[in-house]
Amino acid sequence: MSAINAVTDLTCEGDIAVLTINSPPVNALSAEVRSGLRDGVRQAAADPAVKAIVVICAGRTFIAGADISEFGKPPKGATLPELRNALEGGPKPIIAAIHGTALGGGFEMALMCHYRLAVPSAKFGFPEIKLGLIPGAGGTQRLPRLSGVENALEVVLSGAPFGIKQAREWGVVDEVVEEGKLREAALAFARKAIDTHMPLSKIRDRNEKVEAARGHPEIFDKVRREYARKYRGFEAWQAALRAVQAAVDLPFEDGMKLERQEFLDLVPTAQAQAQRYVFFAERKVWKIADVPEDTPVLPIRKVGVIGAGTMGGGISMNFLNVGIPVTIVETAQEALDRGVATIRRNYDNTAKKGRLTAADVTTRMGLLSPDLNLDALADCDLVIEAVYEDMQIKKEIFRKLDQIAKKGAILASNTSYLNIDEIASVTSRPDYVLGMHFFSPANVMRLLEVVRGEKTTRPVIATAMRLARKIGKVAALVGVCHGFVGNRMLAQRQREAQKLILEGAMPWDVDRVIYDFGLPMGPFAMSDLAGLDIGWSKEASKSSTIREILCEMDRRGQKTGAGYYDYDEQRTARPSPVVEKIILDFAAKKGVNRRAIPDEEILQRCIYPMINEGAKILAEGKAQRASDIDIVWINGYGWPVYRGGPMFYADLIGPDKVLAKLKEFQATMGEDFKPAPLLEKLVAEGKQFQDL
Ligand code: 3H9
Repeated sequence: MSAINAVTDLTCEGDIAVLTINSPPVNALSAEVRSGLRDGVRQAAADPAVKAIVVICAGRTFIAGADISEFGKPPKGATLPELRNALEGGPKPIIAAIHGTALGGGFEMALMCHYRLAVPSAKFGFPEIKLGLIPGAGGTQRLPRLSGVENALEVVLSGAPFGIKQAREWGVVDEVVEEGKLREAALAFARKAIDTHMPLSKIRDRNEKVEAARGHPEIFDKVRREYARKYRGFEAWQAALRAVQAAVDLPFEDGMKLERQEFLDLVPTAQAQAQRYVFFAERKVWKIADVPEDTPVLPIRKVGVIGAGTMGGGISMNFLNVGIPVTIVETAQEALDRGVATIRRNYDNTAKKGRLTAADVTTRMGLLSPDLNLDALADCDLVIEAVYEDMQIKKEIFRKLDQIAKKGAILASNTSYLNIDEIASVTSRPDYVLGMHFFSPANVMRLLEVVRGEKTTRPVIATAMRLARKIGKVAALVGVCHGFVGNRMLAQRQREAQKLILEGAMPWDVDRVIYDFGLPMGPFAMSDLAGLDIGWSKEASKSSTIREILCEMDRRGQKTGAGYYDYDEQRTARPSPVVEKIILDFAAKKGVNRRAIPDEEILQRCIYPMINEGAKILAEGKAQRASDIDIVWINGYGWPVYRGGPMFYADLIGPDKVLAKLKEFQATMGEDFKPAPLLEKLVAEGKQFQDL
């Protein structure tokens, strides 16, 4: 065996050379891997004793794509054209032996080889679109030549991996081989290639499928329509369409050039930078400085949920979905029945869409035990309280629960705002109490804020994080403060939104600016969806805010057919003349001289105070890192991934610019805009939030 470099080995089995890549964790196509591949293949090609070459990977996967951390840095190592010349242009059959995930540049590299073998569990795909990119090493030119244009469009635009069935159908793999026998099978295939003089098969020469799509622009029009909504605000998907279209319209080499140019143009864009940042942020968020990976976790075999309302029901579904039994407790039979019926209806609806079988629905419902008595929670390993936001009620429940729950059971509150330490203080086990803050609808939204109390022990935190992963959530560890990370920052935006409609904007102006920025809806549409009467009571209402006036008029949001907007039967929102008049009258009564507010100011007023609050959260240690805050906003509030989250956005425009604007607002509008000391410090040191 000879080492080509630190990550590549070349061995010979008779007249077959085996080039093995070993670059954990995922054999990313780094400079070193590219160079190892180029040099190893060249060496084998030059050796007269070698008649065929197998490329295979050690560890858990075939090459899972380009090394994302190298993007945006000066190029090093073998270039892609060199790699292509060595592989596709090689003088001897080259066979890629695939296990795990052949993704992005890894899949492209396999497509440059003359033949491909894979085990049944192998996955293939182009996830580049999720990084704000398109394949840059021929993926958009070669895949359509195998799969046909429509299938290739789906793979490239969705970014979703496909499995062996399609790989075989499309001719992406030439042979499927037994799991665990990849190397032997590849050697046998190479033997056959040598003995039967198999040709140096090049995908680039197979033109039938791309020619078949020529003169059929409707193929592209259909996809364009389908993705325009899904990718609202994103840039890369249009480039992906153009690249696949080039495979149809242009000769292979010209298509390659076009793809390459589109790829290179995308790499430095703000969107691609943001999406790369998010890729790593999503992985960092699980890491907790003082809770190492090997912290013991407690087994969670059974979960209790207190409250069968929208939240409690949604929370329960997460566990039922993964086979964990749930006991759900309510105080009144009617509420309990309603909660259970809602869960069933949700599952039935999913089944109607074909995403669950009737048997799945039965299994999941079979795991649910409704009860009217807290005593039923005695054997649960974790109990999540999801009742009304009232400290006294929560304390009362935790006091009782502490008596009922078995020793070692974790007690969690789903509170969105309240102090977890105060809740924990009424129990004999504050070390086993924490917050698990789900976002509505809890069975859909990916975010979970895991709230660490002052006394919460490490295994309890580790258990909550592990469980979050199991139920498919993205969990961010946060500290105790009013509203934690997400809602604490949201409060800043909501306050400014209310001020803006008093000063001169209309709710739909503010919403449009926020929607155009990329969020799924603006603050007023969101209030209408959630209900304006959350935390409002008829008795205490004194027409002292626009919201109070609307609630008093029974305009409580979508559920009453009217809120900040008017709604029709289909719940389509229309700007409301009634609300417009209410706002104008209210402003007049308050003596406000309304003015036209530019969109730019609306955006800055809504977002800069959030960034400022994020800085305070970081300084107080309520979030571990700026990127965790961004993960909260992307997964809990629909912040557009292509803008990387509020803290990344601040880095992108420049913390100095944010600071200057805050100071300007502070001078004219007061202390709501007082810059956070951490922001001042960052600017003084010329740093970014990412540097913290
Ligand atoms: C591309 O290929 C462009 C080309 O078209 C053009 C040029 C050739 N780079 O996800 P995990 C790290 S674009 C660098 O937790 P899993 C990851 O950060 C690329 N690092 O494991 C983590 O590090 P840590 C297209 C990478 O088992 C560790 O590996 N390819 C890369 O849940 C484990 O990752 C992709 O977008 C990378 N490419 O999932 C594929 N990949 O331990 C991206 C992973 O320090 N990767 N890391 O936190 C994935 O989708 C998943 O990692 C994979 C494994 C499915 C492979």
